[in-house]
Amino acid sequence: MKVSWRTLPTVLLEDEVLDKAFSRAKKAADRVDDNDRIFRVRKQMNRMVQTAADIIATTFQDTVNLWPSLDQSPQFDVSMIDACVGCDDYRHHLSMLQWGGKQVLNIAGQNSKKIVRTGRTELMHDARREAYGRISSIMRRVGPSLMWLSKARETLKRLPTIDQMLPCIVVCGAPNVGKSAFISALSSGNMEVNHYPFTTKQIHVGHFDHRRLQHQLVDTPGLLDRPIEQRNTIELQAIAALENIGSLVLFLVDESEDCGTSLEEQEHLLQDVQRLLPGTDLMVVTSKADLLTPRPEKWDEVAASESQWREEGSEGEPELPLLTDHKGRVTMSATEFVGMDAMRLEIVRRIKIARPNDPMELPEGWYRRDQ
Ligand SMILES: Nc1nc2c(ncn2[C@@H]2O[C@H](COP(=O)(O)OP(=O)(O)OP(=O)(O)O)[C@@H](O)[C@H]2O)c(=O)[nH]1
Ligand SMILES: [Mg+2]
Repeated sequence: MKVSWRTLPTVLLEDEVLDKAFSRAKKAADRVDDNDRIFRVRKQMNRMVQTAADIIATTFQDTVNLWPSLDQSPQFDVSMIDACVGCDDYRHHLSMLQWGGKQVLNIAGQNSKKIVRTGRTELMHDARREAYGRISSIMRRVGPSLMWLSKARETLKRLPTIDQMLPCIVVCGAPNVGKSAFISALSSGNMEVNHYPFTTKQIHVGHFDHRRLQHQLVDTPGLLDRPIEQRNTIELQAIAALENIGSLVLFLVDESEDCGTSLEEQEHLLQDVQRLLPGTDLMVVTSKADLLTPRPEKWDEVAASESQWREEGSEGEPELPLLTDHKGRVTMSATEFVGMDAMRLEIVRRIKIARPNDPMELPEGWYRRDQ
């Protein structure tokens, strides 16, 4: 159930739709073969009108069918669409295409009758010309909607793809605290790079598997790194959407202040995030453990048990000791890769508590042979 807006085909604009329709119509007319001049012209004019209208109506209907219907979309998608392009506009412009398709077919029907009913070829040509004129003026009214949809597609396809059936860990914190490095270190395979349209920064989406259940990790650059007062409604909506998908929110704090944001400001931001995402389990994590002075007490112990677990093949769910800082917060180093395995297991445990009856989870001790 991947978000289907990532794969939406290009939306043709007004002129492109007209060009396509009229050139196909001309080709269809060129193929007409009849020795009787009147019959030939009648067939040609009729085909031009019908083909042009059909092409336009089908193009529009295909677009309407392919774009996700808001009534059937998951809440996260609806919130994201609303935040990025607006649900009302989304509905309006798609319904304009539906309207346009219907109008164009009506025009073809009416003018095709005129063509069939007359025996005079110049009247047939007139009826064809009139149909083209009326079709073009419908297209002028639909043009702005095509333009809107084309822009909306560009915006929506840059959003991260998140599978709502799978657990999702939202990673936030002030700029430069190490969010991307953390996601990268925890992910198996490559991170995807996406954007939220209202930020210029990249969003990283990573994944790791635990007992064949894929866990997604998503960045929130620019969304949560400013105080609430400075945010606009659009960003707030996007944040609300995150609350819908987050099984767990990790808030990274850079104790070293190496990131350029003071500890005090980071703690303020943490309070904002807690207020913004009240229904979501939040785990505060100290990043860059290697920069802490003194180093976390259990550094060597954690590093040793993690590397032993990896040597044994990273099987099962051992209780690896968690690395903690002097405040008792969980910590890790993404660059030294210490505390990461323990952290991953802790994340899995926290998510299990949040999703007790997970339909995707296999029962304990049960293995699938088909994978
Ligand atoms: N020493 C140390 N440096 C780290 C660690 N994690 C990240 N860094 C460094 O911190 C800087 C920022 O890391 P990023 O992962 O880009 O931080 P971010 O939070 O994604 O930053 P934005 O996306 O810009 O908000 C980089 O120079 C990293 O190399 C860590 O565990 N230890
Ligand atoms: Mg980043």
